[in-house]
Amino acid sequence: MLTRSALFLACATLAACGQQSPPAAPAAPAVAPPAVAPPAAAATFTRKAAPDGAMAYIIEPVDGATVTSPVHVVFGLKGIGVAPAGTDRPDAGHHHLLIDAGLPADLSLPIPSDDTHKHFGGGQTETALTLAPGKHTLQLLLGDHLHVPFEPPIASSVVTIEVQ
Ligand SMILES: [Cu+2]
Repeated sequence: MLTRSALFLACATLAACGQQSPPAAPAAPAVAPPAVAPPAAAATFTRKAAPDGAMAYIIEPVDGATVTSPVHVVFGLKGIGVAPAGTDRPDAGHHHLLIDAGLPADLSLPIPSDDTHKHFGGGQTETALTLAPGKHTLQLLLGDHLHVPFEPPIASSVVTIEVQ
């Protein structure tokens, strides 16, 4: 009943009630926050400082290359070392490959793990990537032992490839 009356109240104040999308009204305490938002106090991460001059780069394939799948991708790193995920070593991290994805919007959080954000938590420095034919972008982003990007982020240039 509370939800119902809250909704009614929201409807009374919002002209957009005829629309399907639920009102994103901040003034609706009865509605639980969206599941995607992490609880505020769940965890906070301290981004490690990137060592001076540290950089990530994609050795292979080169930007503009036409390749066949599986695509051999070789990761390059300068000024910082590689350590497996979970191993908290100073000045070391592990690679993440962003496939057809930009840098995460919030770099204070662990890098997502999905089809477009691949973790190389074993400390790998290369991979064979199965990609559909067409244009794709690749970018490396180094994360610390908790998969959190460094400050400033150690990310490679974006490499655009054409998969035949
Ligand atoms: Cu990771």
